[in-house]
Amino acid sequence: MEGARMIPADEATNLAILRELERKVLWISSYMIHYANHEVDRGDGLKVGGHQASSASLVTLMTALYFRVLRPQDRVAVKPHASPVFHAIQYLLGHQSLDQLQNFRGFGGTQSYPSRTKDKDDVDFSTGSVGLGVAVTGFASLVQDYVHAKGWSKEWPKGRMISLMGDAELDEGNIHEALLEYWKHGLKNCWWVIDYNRQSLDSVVSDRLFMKLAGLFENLGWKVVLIKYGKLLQRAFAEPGGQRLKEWIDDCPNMLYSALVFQGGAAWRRQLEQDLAIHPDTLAILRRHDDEALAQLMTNLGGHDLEAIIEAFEGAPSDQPVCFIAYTIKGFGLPFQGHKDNHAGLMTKAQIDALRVREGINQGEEWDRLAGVRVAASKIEDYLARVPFRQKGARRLQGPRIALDTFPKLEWKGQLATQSGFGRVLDEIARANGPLAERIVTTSPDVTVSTNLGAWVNRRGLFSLASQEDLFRERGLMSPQRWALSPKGQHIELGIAEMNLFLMLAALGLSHSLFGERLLPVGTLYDPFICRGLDALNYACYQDARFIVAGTPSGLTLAPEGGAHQSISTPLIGMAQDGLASFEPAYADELAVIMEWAFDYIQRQAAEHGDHRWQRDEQGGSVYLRLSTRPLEQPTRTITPELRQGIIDGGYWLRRPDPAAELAIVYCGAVAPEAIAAAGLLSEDRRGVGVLAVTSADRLSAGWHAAQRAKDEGDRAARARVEDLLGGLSRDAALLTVMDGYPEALSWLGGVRGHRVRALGVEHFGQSGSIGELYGHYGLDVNAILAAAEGISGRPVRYRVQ
Ligand SMILES: Cc1ncc(C[n+]2csc(CCOP(=O)(O)OP(=O)(O)O)c2C)c(N)n1
Ligand SMILES: [Mg+2]
Repeated sequence: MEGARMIPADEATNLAILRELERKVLWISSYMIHYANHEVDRGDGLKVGGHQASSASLVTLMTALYFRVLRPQDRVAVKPHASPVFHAIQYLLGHQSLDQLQNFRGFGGTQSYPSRTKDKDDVDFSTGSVGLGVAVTGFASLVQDYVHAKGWSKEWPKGRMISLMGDAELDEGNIHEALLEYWKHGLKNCWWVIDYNRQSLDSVVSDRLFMKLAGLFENLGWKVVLIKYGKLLQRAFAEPGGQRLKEWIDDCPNMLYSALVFQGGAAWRRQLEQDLAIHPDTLAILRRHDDEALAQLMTNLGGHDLEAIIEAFEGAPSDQPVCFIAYTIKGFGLPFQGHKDNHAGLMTKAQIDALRVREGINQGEEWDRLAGVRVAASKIEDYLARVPFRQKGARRLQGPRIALDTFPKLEWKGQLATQSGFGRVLDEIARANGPLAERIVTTSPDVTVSTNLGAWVNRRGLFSLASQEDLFRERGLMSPQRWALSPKGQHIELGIAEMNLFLMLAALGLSHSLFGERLLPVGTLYDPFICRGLDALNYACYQDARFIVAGTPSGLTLAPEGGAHQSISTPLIGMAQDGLASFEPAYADELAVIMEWAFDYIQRQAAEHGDHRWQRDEQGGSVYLRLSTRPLEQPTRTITPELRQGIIDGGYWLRRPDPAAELAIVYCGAVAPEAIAAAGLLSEDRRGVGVLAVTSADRLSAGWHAAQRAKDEGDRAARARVEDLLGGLSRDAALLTVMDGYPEALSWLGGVRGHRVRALGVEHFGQSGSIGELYGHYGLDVNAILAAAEGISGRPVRYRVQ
């Protein structure tokens, strides 16, 4: 009988202390929610909410983890609504301030969901969008394997990447995509602890789901550990008639169980006496408990029993990923425990007062870390000082910056597409073989070759923990791809799942912070499929992960490959996504400038760079390159420092307008030839038509917003690059913008100095054809530009293309 295990004396003391800490965590997390809702007047009459029931579900599991099981190198993603539990634990460990707790969900206070970037204590992974915080842990574990396979991270041992997840998170498809990917890469150091409260936001989830879940995980190489019954129940099951009780619980529908949990002892007794009337032994067990003890027994699920939890965690294998299915009760220990509508339930003043009295806390002592404990506070403080998790202090690591002096100097001639230029830059970096090449990791969801990463992979190899030669090569079979797999490899090949790409980029892009080793991640995908992974991209940016992503091919230029794949909205996504600087160059020399800058930008930290007006330039971020497979004749030119700056700031005059010009053509990306040809034809009967090359609508607009803000703040001299650029054009002139994407990505330029605008771009999609045919059809060819010029200037143009 498990319950009879002898507990050594010091272990008994430890457990007693942990029980007190568990009580404190429940109280502090509950009170911080209550305080934020009842004691703070935020002036808008709104309750800030706080999900007490969802939070309470994880109190015991998190107490066991943080105060006992975790080591400093372990990294945890805490489910969104358990944020108060996490911060309460940090408070007890002395890593969180009272002020922050009291300002829960307030401006500048502890965040609704744990946040790496906004919370002030030690959050490892942000969570919020359910499923993403879970899946990133597995990718982080793979990144940890990568870093160690290279012989790096000597000072920081391998840890477990842990997700404390809600059971409803398993409904998110991205979890299942990730599970398949992990299996391919031999995931090991990963724990998923499912808070199996059988409740989601709206209701109670279907019965017996755990059996399906267990099968799913086992099938994919995970060890499944059920933490189903607590020690009280285990002991009761071992008594005569106990097996009946176990059967009753196992067969009890979730809905009924939840209702009884909510109703309490008397209701349990009525139900059990009725259902087990013909089993006197079992009834005898029940009768040995008063109502309160009966409720305690019947709700003694594994996820609320410290001993059962510690046993499960400490007995878990270390050579495979582990999924713990921990049975819990949503709202355990609180008045609305088990109620199906409790998700957003808040306690009333009377209820929180009753809880305070129950926990032995006097009025005025609500925030005292150890008020109401039943073990000497000095013993608890002593225990807290020895908690393994806190032994290394701050766990936010740093990776030294990687020098870029080996970035290749390239010459570009003839016809070339930006996608080919991208492949060539990486190939040359690989060939140069310096520190830059060493730290780049590439990854792609099954489009490695078709996004031009092939040459890079040939030189640097595919990453795998186990080595495997390229069989085609061994047998002398011709193939341009040499795909040997080894721990030395630097390309991580993914299956087709764009969510996984962005989660992998998120994990790679946090390597410096999680493992103390900087990586320079570069991911590629077809541009339209950014939308497939968009929430994961947003999540990666929110965590401040650092990476470069190339979306290619893009827009109409993938022409015959299929109308369904034409990306229209991605330029706007690139502009609107916080933490992501986006570029769409037309020429390879521009792309090379941008890539060199990008490898620096993704390594920046706040306050390193001087330009205080453009906040993002100081603190850095990630970079998105929207590329194309359309070959363009490359200009022969020298990149002067001024041109370089223009390319990086977002635009430059390819042809300066005459001061009296009545028109300028503004283009972005692969439509450069049409814009230039139209400007040439227009010049026959219009004076000095200018051509403005936009390499980044995002950076131009961000710079403009930043300059306006600086002006608002009193810096009258603040001026954005785009103001300077358009300052060379008469106010009466018109702007004709053109891009292979949604037209509004450029039409805003009219707002900068009040120029009239006609914006050409793509508003509809879906037709296959040649680039010429599609540009004609959608109104981006030379004649369409000329017609638009005629319309906006109100007089005919002399030449058209026949
Ligand atoms: C992608 C996404 N969709 C919807 C939500 C809103 N939401 C927050 S929590 C939740 C259900 C949570 O259930 P579960 O994971 O079981 O957590 P519990 O509160 O039961 O512990 C939902 C739908 C969200 N945060 N993210
Ligand atoms: Mg749930």
